[in-house]
Amino acid sequence: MSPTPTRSRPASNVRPSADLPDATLVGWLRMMTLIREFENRSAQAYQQAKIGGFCHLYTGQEAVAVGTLGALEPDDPVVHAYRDHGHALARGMDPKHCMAEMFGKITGCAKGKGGSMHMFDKPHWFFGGHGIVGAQTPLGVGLAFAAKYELEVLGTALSNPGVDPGAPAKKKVALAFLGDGALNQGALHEAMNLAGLWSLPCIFIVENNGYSMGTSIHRGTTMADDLLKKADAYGIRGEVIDGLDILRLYDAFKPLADWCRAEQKPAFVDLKTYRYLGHSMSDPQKYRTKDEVDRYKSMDSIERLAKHLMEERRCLTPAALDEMHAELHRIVMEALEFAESSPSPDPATELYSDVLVNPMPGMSPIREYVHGEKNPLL
Ligand SMILES: Cc1ncc(C[n+]2csc(CCOP(=O)(O)OP(=O)(O)O)c2C)c(N)n1
Ligand SMILES: [Mg+2]
Repeated sequence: MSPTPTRSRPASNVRPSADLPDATLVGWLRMMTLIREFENRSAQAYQQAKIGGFCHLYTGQEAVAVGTLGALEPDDPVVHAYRDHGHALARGMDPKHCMAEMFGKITGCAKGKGGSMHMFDKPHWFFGGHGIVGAQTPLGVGLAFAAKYELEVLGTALSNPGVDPGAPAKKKVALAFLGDGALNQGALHEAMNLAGLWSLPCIFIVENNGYSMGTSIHRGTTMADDLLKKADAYGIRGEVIDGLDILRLYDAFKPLADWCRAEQKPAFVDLKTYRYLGHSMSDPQKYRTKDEVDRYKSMDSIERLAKHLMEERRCLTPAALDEMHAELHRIVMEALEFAESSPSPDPATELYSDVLVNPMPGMSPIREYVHGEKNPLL
């Protein structure tokens, strides 16, 4: 194994995106645009009180989910925080099931019991959607540990959707996304310590949009301009990556992800991005100026990619782009219709189902507890 290069940068002439087929890049544009349209319609549905609870939109950050997940294998495990609709869609979740989850309907990916912050899609190796800031990061390390355990101890893959029984274990890499606000959570530091100590293939991706709720990173975090020092502390390789340009993002991230997979080691990414909308649906945004938001909007990652594909690669025409917009609009409207017309979960059958798992029947008399007979709290 080669030694861990901390603070390494990919050579500037390495451009993995240049070798990708046109269809892949058009697919990225399509997915980023789908996410934006999905979020715009979610905002409207929220304002119409069709979506309840918290709702955090991903508008402006689309290149991060699409570019990083585009560098993975479909069966690499991924875990995320609560601004998660974009990641769920980019991983392959059907927009209908994503929207129905936000509407609290039984057809949602978590049967409507999780809502906006708890998207989950095991067949696509997407393990949430977590509302407690930083709490998902030890799960990411656990997913990396499980993959490495399969590889080094079991030799064969455990039974999972799409996995043939007895298939040889593969070298995998787990992604643990987090916001800059999670940088100061104890859970993250425990997770990074274990990842460094046990050399676990987990990539901590800080979606650094500069704010946690209304607190700018400079007010709340030490060494905000040099976050890689935090990775240094755990012997973890770190990179700073521009998240506003999906091609540059991929060119920097793909070699890093490949290195983590090959070497079975962790990494940490300070991924610079920006959210256009408020923290959640109720945010007067007094902590930043309109000029700042407009400056970032002028560097919009979707417009930038569309321009590249039309003017440089010349693989997309304005007419094809219009067609793409119309198709995505239709898909999101169908998702809204599906969510609206789906039934709510029936409390009689759903209130207590999927709440607790009983992996060893007979060990825990859940049935007696949930009906109150033995539950000391009832
Ligand atoms: C442990 C914990 N503390 C506080 C909160 C309340 N809270 C919800 S979101 C948030 C801000 C997190 O910001 P960041 O990690 O930067 O993510 P972003 O919203 O920018 O995507 C806070 C403090 C929480 N959910 N969990
Ligand atoms: Mg943030």
